[in-house]
Amino acid sequence: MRLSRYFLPVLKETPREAQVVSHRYMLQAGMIKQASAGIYSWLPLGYKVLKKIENIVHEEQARAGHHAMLMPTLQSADLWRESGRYDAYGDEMLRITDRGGRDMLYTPTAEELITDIFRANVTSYKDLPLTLYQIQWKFRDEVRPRFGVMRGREFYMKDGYNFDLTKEDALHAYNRHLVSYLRTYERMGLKAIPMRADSGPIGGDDTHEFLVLADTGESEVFYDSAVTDLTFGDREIDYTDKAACAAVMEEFTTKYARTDETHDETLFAQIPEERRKTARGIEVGQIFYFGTKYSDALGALVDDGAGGKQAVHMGSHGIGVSRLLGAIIEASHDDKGIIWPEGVTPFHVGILNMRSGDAACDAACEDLYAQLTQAGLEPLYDDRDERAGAKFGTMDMIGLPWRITVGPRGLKNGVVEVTSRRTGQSTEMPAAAAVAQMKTHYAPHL
Ligand code: 5CA
Repeated sequence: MRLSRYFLPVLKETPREAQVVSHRYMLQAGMIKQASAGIYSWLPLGYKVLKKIENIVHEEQARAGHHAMLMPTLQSADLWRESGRYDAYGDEMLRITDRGGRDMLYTPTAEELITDIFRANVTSYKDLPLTLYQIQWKFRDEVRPRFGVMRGREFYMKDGYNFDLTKEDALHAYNRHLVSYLRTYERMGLKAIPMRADSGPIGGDDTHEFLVLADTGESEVFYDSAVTDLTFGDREIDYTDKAACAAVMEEFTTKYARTDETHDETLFAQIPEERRKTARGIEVGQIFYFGTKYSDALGALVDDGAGGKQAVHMGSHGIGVSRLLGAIIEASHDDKGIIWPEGVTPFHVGILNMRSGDAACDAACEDLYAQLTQAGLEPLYDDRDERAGAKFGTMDMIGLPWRITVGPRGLKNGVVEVTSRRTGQSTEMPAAAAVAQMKTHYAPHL
């Protein structure tokens, strides 16, 4: 992409309404624009990152054997009356009446609708196990929408639902989701720690939230610092292997890590003092096992293979896809702007022409642009007729992990400059070497 042709409305002023750094940088970098309280338009740069994150979620869901689908944002109130949640959900639910006077609502989650689809189509245990998921907009009329996309009213969420014959199978689905979430967050360059939590209006006793530690997080969390040393890494796991998934579950959830809702001072006090930590965290996902709560209410039954019928065991599993942009920025930025992890960056590398209009600089930049593109990478070429200082400022703000700077002096010596956004370290090398280096850096992400 050539910056001169792109729509990147970078703000010069610091937006006053932003209380946290991620919100400020998303506005300043021209990623989002508020449409009304807690509701945002996604401008091209923000949309690109949103899609990258969404794509990682899809890939990891497919790897775990879950099926993507899409349900509507507007739902009939009737199903929610069947489950008893229409009244219970309260003011967070946006209720709408259509022209025929029928009660509708904007989906805050979709346990009812998915259970309705299941009961209409599945009648035998032979069709189990089954996990269906979608990535769809949700609406919750939050009392205090704030921090930009982190607590929106409209937000983009992955919600998945497992259907199993037995509790044991459903707990395997729970463990499988935990494993796939660990992989998902790590691919986004995040450390998200599973913590024992409270289930709220979704219900059930077993639930873990995934938290990214950050001072601006809305949740207070308590944990054994040993949990921050755990990483999933590039282990290969067979998602159908119950014991293997259970072992990962045990590894990542045995040490103390809880949100304030489930915090237990007595247990916490048993951790050696130097490892006892209190911090704040951003909840980027949550998994639930709630047994037959919805299948009983809505009559989602299957033949159990022994002549009887049985309500299926279920769980639901969410990832805050739009919130993740905020969480990633909170976890990865400096005072000049965002620093995207390589897995989610909107463009792979910025090309900065120090002297647009200079024939040698223009030609070298064009050549780099063509070679990087041919290598399957997406460069962002700042070809604008601007001061070098303004170009550096924009690149730093939008946070591409790598920048290649092309200037007349370097070209005379046959080199360009490759700079890491994270470390600020620059190295001079021939353009061909710069292209090769980018290919190597991004090989794991393409
Ligand atoms: N049905 C279950 C699982 S799919 C569910 O709704 N879970 S949830 O309530 O925990 O939401 C899933 C994730 O959506 C949360 O972990 C959080 O990351 C994100 N989320 C929830 N509310 C908001 C909000 N107001 N703004 C942005 N993201 C949100």
